[in-house]
Amino acid sequence: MADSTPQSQETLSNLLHETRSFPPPADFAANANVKADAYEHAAADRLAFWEEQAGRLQWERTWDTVLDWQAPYAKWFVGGKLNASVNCVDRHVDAGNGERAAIQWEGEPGDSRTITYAELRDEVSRAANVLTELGVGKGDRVAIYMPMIPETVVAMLACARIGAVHMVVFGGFSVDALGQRLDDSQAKLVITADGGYRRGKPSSLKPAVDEAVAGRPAVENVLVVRRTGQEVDWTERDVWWHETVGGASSEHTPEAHDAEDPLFIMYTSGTTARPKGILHTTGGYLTQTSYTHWSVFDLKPETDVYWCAADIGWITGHSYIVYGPLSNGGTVVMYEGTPDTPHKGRFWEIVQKYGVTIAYMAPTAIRTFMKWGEEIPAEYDLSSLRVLGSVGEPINPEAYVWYRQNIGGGNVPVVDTWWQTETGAIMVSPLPGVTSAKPGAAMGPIPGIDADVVDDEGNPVPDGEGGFIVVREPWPAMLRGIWGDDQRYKDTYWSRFPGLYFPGDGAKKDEDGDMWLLGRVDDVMLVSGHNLSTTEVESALVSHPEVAEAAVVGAADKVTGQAIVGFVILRGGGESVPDELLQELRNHVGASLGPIAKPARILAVPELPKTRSGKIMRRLLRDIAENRDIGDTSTLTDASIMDVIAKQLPK
Ligand code: 6R9
Repeated sequence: MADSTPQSQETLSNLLHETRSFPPPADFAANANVKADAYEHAAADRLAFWEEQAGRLQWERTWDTVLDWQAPYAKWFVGGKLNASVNCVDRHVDAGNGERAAIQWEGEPGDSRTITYAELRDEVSRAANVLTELGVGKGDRVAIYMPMIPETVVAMLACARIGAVHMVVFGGFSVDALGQRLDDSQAKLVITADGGYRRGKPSSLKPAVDEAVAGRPAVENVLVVRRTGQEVDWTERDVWWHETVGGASSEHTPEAHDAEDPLFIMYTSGTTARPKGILHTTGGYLTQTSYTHWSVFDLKPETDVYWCAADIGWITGHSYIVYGPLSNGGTVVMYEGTPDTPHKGRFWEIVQKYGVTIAYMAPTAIRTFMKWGEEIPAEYDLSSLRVLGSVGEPINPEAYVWYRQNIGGGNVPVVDTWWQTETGAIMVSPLPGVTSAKPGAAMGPIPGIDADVVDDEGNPVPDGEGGFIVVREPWPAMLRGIWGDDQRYKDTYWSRFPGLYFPGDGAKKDEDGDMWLLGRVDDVMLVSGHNLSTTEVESALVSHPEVAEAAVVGAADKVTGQAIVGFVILRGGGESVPDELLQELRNHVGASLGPIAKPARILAVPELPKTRSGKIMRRLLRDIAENRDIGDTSTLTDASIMDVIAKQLPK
């Protein structure tokens, strides 16, 4: 994801020392889907291992070749044919599980729907028939700009069924962001809704689509789900979902697609540059999402109730709300709204109501819950939970321990999963029945993945040192390129270290050889000739009892090259903060990490700028810290936050 070649980087020298480690409970380990021997088994013959995992799926035709690798282009399961929607839906019905809930959906206002696998098959078939009637065929792109409702999943699976390529755009994105993605993908159809519920009121989606498709003749139709019932403008291009899908036939004979046929395009979060259309194909992607969802979360489809609180407009929603869990025949909880509507216990109320056993969310959410206080989750029965997951950013050790303790009751495995839009599925993570996990560490590559931490020259670093994470061997769910921009694919991921995939993240190996992810290398700070990771300074700040969230940037400084500027959200939410506290926070970081890491300035703010996946957009904070005009904010969840922060600052 790094477009700029990172500056030469010496070892990250100020490492947090973490001595806590949590082994899996004995009974969990004994009953786990995956045991310790999986690593050895996979390493002995990596391709045979992935072939075995592909066998989890239903294929119309088996592959001739497991992997065709013409670096940097991979083809997996060449010659194989399958249908992703059949794998996620029909085969579970055929296996006699048609009455199992596929989706337990909870609307923000409190309405709810249970959709069984049999119902899901009918609805996906109806939608597939309508897409075909609207002239959408194999290889055509379909934009999906929706709230978190079951029709969003149906729309994705209907595309997969007919071989159309879906391109989901986060419903919180602006008209410009949507338009840019429509141009790039040349989508023929947009599927949207009148609106959805956010923060206690209907938010609208259709007007943004109207504006975006005006002057974009490539879009032939707009298919609109009625969710809120609000007034919408209507043109000849528009078609109601309930009037078409509602009345369509539920008979649909799926065609088998090639393992390498495109499944979807997902634009990256764009924390650093112009978004890239990441292309994923069918067989390899489904193999790895299915395997990782089963192994990393220890999914038992008959009994587990799994909830991933991500948005579907983020890769996490694609891989771990839709393709991973449904290919495994699991029951998925899906929630439409925000965690504080109508009250701050909403998430825990959902866990209690559905008896959620596995929950997966972002560190930003966990830090928000810390800020709100542990007495809120304490009011609910969370004893059904048995695995917790984290994704999206490095999880600060304090947030990890809080999550384990206050949500997991102190005895459930917490898996910190590292991966990217580009990797398609989890790459580095503990296994809940095997690994003694350290708070804040993703620990190591999962079975079948060959990832490492290397130095500037691409050589593995010794234990106790830092560098860059790379992936050495191709993996089934890897991106197959950037839509329409081949050169950028090679430049971005394959030019930094010849022959190695470079994700753009810094990482370190601790004394035990366990892996810690340190965030984007673009965010690394260079202070008086020392490379410092924003993640570690932020974790030091969050380890202070008064701090709930922190973001740190390096701002240009005449003397030190860059000076560390910290933005903190205090636990009580207070904004007028005594100077002594800010001084204390600076000293606290200095004491934890060494004097070089002591921030030059700390500012208390009410909010931080974040993407849909909760990633802090440090580039915008750097603009503020350097008194510059603020750059592109189109991928922020809430652009007004920048004004709020800017107003707060002493000029
Ligand atoms: C799944 C997803 C990818 C970037 C990635 C890294 C950061 C994600 C992380 C993590 C540390 C983790 N990231 N998970 N950093 N620990 N467990 O987030 O995809 O939106 O494409 O972002 O997110 O920097 O490179 P995506």
